[in-house]
Amino acid sequence: MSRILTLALSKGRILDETLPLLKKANIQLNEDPQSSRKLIFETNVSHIRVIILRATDVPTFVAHGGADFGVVGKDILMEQGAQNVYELLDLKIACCRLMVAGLVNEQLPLNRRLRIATKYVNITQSYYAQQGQQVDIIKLYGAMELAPHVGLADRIVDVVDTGNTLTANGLQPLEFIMSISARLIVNKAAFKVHHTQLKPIIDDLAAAL
Ligand code: PRT
Ligand code: MG
Repeated sequence: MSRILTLALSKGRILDETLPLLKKANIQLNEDPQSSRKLIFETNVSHIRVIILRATDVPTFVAHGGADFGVVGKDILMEQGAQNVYELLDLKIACCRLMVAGLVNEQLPLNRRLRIATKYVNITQSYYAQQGQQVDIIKLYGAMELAPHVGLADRIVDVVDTGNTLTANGLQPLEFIMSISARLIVNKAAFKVHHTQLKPIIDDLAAAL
């Protein structure tokens, strides 16, 4: 069965680092997505199109067949526990580390549980459970670095690349949780039904790494 395959990407690091990989696999967008407000792009390959989503929405689109395949950070996959998708390739791009960080001169509370601010609630929960430590988790959607400064949390859990953001905000990395990189995910049904179309694209991407 032949049809147009939809690849889901997100703006920012994933897009910046996936476009060169696609190019090596001879897939090029017909317009520059960085400078366009469009969310759907055709490519030089007539049966492949690209859609641009919020990073956290990529697994949802792929799981429900709104996209056949997509590129997403392992942090997001772990946090969401992505069902209905196969994780086929470690693309080794958008690499970073998930870390616990705290104020450079932190003073931890003695009479209550640690408060941890993060957008990775599930990963943080299981990390501290594994350590046998009970903590209170505060869900944030951004600017985690502020939380320790205003007494909202004692520590944060976030992804760190160069560490410049932590340093610029008077924080330091304290504990390493896991290494993160972007993964190619594929809708399980599409992988079966459109295997003959998907297989060469996946092979070309694997060869481009
Ligand atoms: O915009 P939105 O809130 O949707 O997401 P985002 O801006 O946090 O992430 P985005 O879309 O730029 O990145 C998507 C994916 O890139 C993430 O899911 C990670 O898998 C991966 N990635 C790799 C990163 C980083 N490196 C990274 N450094 N995602 C975010 N950051 C942020 C981090 O949250 C912190 O604010 O960059 C800052 C830290 O960078 P350093 O270099 O100062 O340490
Ligand atoms: Mg972003």
